[in-house]
Formats: sequence, C-alpha cells, structure tokens
Amino acid sequence: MRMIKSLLVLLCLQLAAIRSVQGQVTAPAPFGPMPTEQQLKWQKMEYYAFVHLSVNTYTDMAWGFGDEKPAIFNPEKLDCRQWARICKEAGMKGIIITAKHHSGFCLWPSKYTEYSVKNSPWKNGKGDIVRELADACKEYGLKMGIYLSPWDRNHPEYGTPAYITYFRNQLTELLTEYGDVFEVWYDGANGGTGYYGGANENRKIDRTTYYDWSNTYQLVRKLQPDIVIWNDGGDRADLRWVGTESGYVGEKNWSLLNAKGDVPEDMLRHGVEEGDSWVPGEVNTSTRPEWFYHPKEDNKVKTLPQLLDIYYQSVSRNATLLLNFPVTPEGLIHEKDEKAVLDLAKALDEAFKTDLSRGSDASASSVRGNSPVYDARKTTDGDPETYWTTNDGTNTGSVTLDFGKPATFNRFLVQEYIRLGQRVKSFTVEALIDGTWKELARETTVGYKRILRFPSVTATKLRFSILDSKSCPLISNISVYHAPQVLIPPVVQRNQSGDIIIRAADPDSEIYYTLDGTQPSSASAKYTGPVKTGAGKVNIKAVALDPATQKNSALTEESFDISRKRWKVLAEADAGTANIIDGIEETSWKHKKEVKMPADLVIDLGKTENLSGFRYLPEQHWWADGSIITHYEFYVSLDNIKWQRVSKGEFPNIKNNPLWQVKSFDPVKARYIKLRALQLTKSQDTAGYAEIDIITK
Ligand code: FUL
Repeated sequence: MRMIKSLLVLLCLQLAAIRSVQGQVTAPAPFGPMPTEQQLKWQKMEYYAFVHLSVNTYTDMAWGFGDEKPAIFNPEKLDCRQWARICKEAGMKGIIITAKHHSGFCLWPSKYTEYSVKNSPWKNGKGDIVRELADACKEYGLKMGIYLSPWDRNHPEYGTPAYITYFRNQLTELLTEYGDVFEVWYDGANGGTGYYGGANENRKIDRTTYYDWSNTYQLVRKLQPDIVIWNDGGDRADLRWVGTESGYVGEKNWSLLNAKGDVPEDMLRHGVEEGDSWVPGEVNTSTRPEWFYHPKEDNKVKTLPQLLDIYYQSVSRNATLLLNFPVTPEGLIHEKDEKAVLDLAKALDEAFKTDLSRGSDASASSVRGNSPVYDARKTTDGDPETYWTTNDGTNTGSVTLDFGKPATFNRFLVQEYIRLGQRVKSFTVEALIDGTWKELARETTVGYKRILRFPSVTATKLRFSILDSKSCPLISNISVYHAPQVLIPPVVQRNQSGDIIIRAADPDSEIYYTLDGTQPSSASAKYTGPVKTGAGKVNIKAVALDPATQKNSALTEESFDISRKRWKVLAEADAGTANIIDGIEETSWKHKKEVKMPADLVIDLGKTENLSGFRYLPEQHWWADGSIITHYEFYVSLDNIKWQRVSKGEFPNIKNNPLWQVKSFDPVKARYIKLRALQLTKSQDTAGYAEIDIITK
C-alpha cells in the first residue's frame, strides 16, 4: 500500500514538473546531439542531383589522368537550363556540379590555372559552366552545390603545401563569385598516380594531415555561412558518406557519429547510436553504373524499380539522395536518363498521392501532461512543427489510427521531430485485420523520415508502437499510403552449363522472353524453367508481366559470351572456385590467406578459343570490399607453360563502384587464361572474385 502511495506521489510530482506555473505543459528538453539549422534545411531537401562532366567525358575513362588536352573539351550543345528543367521536373531540389574532378580540369575559368574551360574550344574559351549552372538554378528555383576534388592529377604541386593554397584559392573563387552554395563536396579518392605537370608519377599524401581540413572548413563557413560540408567520414564535417556508391544506407540509420576516431564501413552505413556529433548520411549513386558518361552504358540506365529501390533505401531510411547524371560529351543529360528520373518522379507522386492518415482518428497510449499541444492528432495534422510526445521518463508508447472503415495500404511513413535530437530505437507497425492485430513490420530507427514498404493489407486500424527510445519520443508525422504495383524487370543469369535462368521479383508475375533480339510480349515464349541454349553466345530480352493488368515491367537485356561449361579453375582448387564461373553474381571465392600479391587465378577453358577481352566482377558483398583487385595483368597460354601478357592496368573506382570490369585486347588464341592480381583495395586481404568471363572474337 505504502509503495502504491509513493508511486502516486512520484507520478504527481512528475506531472507537476511537466506543467509549469501557468498551467502550461513544458516542452521536452533536447536529447543528445542536435542538427544545426543548416543541417535541418539540407535534410528537408531530401533529393537532389549530381552532374559529372570533365575532360574524361571525352576519353571514355572513369577518371582523367590529368594529361588530357583542354582541346578535347567541347560540349557543343551544353545547356544548364536543360539540366535544371529535368531536375526540377524530377522533384529534385538542387544540383551539385563537378567544378573540378580528379583530372584537375576546371569547368570555370579559374584565374589560378590554365587547365580549364578558358583553354578549350568550348565557346572559344569564353565560357563558364559554373556560372551557367548558377543562373539556371536561380531560374528554376534550385540550389547549387560544388564538387571540388581535393586530388588533382594535373597540378604540378599536388602533394606539397603550395597545392593547399591553390586548392583554397579555387574554393574561394567558387564560394564568392557564384552566389549561394548549399553544399560543398570533397571526394575521398586522394593521392595516387597522375600527370602532375609532366612528372607522371605516384604521389602519396597523408590523408589525415595533408589537407588541414579544419582550416579549410573555417574558410568555407566564413564564405558561405549557410553551407553544409560533405566528406567521406575521415574528417568529420556536416554530412557523411554512407560507405557505398550503390545507392543505399542501413535500415538502422543514426544521424550520429563520434567527433573523433576511425569511421569504419559499418559506422558509415548505420551511424553510431551513442555518437556525440550530428553527422547525417547522404546516399550518392548514379543513374548509370559509372559516374561519367560512357556510350556503352546507354543500355544500363537504372530502371524504374531499381530507382525506386534506391529511393526506399535512402530518403526512406533517414538519409538524402544525391543522384548523378553522367552528362554527355555534347553537354546534355541523355534522354534515357531524363526518362528514368521523370518515371521515378511519376511513380513517387502516384505512391504518395493520398495520405490515408489524414481522414483517420488518431489516439495515443499516453500524452505529455494530457495536453492537446502534444496529443496524437499532431502526427496527422500535416504540420512538421507539431508533434506527439509523452511525459519525461516514458520512452515507449503507441499511436493508433482508426480509419473508420476498411482501408487498403502498403506504405507507412513516420517522422521524428529531429530538431530536439534523434531518439527512437525500435518500433513496430501493426494492422487490425478482421478484428485481429497483425504485425506488418518490426524496425529500429526513424529519424527525419522513415518509409516502410509491405504487401497491401486491408485494415480498419493501424498501430505504431515505440518499443524503445532514448528519451520521450517526439513524432511529428505519420502517413499511410496505397502505392500502385510496379513490376520489377526480371533478373537473367546463365549458369555454367549454359542454361538461362530468369527470376521475377514478384511471384505473381509471368515472364516472357526472346532470343532473337525482338521485344518480348505475352505472345513470346513464356518462361517456365531453365532454358537450354547450347554452348554459343546468347542475347536475351525478358519482361515480367502482371496478368491482372496486362502491364509489363521494364525490359531486361543481357548478352552472354560462349558458355563456360568446359571451364576449370586451376588455382588452389577447392569446392568454392566453381562460384567464379557459375553465373551467379552473389556467390564468390577468394584465395587462401597465405596467397600474397601477386596472386594468380588460372582457368582452363577446355579448348582453344579466339579471345579479344575479359571481364572481371569483384566480390559483391560490402564486407568483402578489401578483396577487390585494383591493378592487374592478364595472360593467355596455349599449354599452361608459356604465357603471353595481353593486358595490364587498373580498374578505376572499382572499390566504390564494384561493377563488371571489361578489358579488350587484340584477338589471340588461348586455351588457358591467367588473371594476375597486383594490388587490392586492402593490402592485408586476399584477391576475391564473384565472376570471371571472356570475350570471344
Ligand atoms: C568517387 C570518385 O572517385 C568518382 O569518380 C565520383 O566522383 C564519385 C562521386 O566519387 O569517389
């Protein structure tokens, strides 16, 4: 009895503390690190563009070496108003331009170097792309951001203190002469081989000290007080990289990091729950596999389902999305990329058209001081500045939406009032279906915005329950939607025997395919199981079809070289080596720990073939990224004794973008091939392979 009494006293005291003298309920205190005004503004942008354009746009390379002549730079139809129009129509809020990429070539006529547009034929050297973009952004109501590569493969003084002065001078030009800049981007790729004014050498820098970032950051903030600074995590700025360029952040995503110490992959991906600094994530990826334009990628523009996945794995996971356009040599966004982002915008508009929460009746398990200022209706009033919360010390609770009648939905959106800190640690979403509660999702963090996808349900009520929170939870918004179905293009693989296997993402979809180059439709062959194709090359086109609506997915198109049926991997043969030639990109094999560089992988092709190239796909799991080969040699042999080297070089940017690497050479006859790994992304690792394939003449 006494215990109950003291509990009651405690409760009254708590309520009294929450209600101030005027009978008003006191607002919750901030908890933990909080965003700055600049970070808040930036987070609300949610989705914006990157454009990549430099001298290497004209050499089909991922990175310029720094020796490319300005004479090759001539984007004759360059039209920043086209970029801005597309971004605006796509729902993006800004554009970040590669004012200077690793090549060192400047898209504005910097007075500190001759290596810029001023010595190019474009507009007879009188043009300024940064200026044109700034003007176009203003016209279309977009913000402009600047990518200024710290690594400069052209500059003779790169690696010395003099280069830092040059870098800051350029930064000053860009941040004072073009109006407001919302974000500045410092790429993490730093130091290595380059032209360096003719030295043609390898320059190593100490990334922890060379750039003296803290002074550069001070300069940036002085010149542009409203800016946010991005870097890849090593030197804490305002925003963090999420550890991959594939277009996703972890489902659990804290906007926190520690100010000091290393930031391993896992922290980039998920943030740090107990972190002492607010450093939210930005997901950067491209509309195509690579950052710069390559004609061979005109068929590799991300499909609508892929872009939707990226959206649901970035903006929907408490991050922003920075989506890149590889600008064409003419200076335009390619029509395929334009269509891709406009289709995405349309699908998102359709998905989030009608918020079913708005007509519902919201109630909560408990309300702070029982005050209407903090009640459940604040989650459905459409005002981001109001929120539902509980008493101090109450770190769990739920909001129930009563739809009044059965409602069908497949999306759930929730937002925390992050101005006072990120708090929610875990939550569930349940639906009341035919009188029984069914759990739809059990998740961890919320943050600025969390959107969940699940199969459509028809329910009369929805319950959002916070299972754990760092402090009283502050929920500013809950929304519920019914998004129309989008068909996913099927995934096509060819196994070692040469059989084609096709998978649709939706089990209800039917799959149709062709092998003669024609467009598949419901009149084409229907996929019912592995398709036997023999030993030769195969070109396949396939679509998934929703029988209910007769709607098609986007097209999947794959070209396979000769089958690998006769192949045998000879390196340290163990059961796993088959993974390298099984056609399944998710499976892989790596050398044993003892195998140091250079590491050889030898494959017997089973018979002599006429080769003109090879392809290498590194291990695809993010935790295997140390095993990726960056520098290689490729040999061929007729007898596994006498070898001839036919290719040598690097796989640029492969760590961040671990895609198929294609290398060609003059046709040569070979029965055996040898890929020699010279260097990996992490020297202490061993070389790994998801797939190896050849290109035959
Ligand atoms: C990477 C760079 O090396 C790529 O070329 C690209 O600019 C991308 C956004 O960042 O690290």
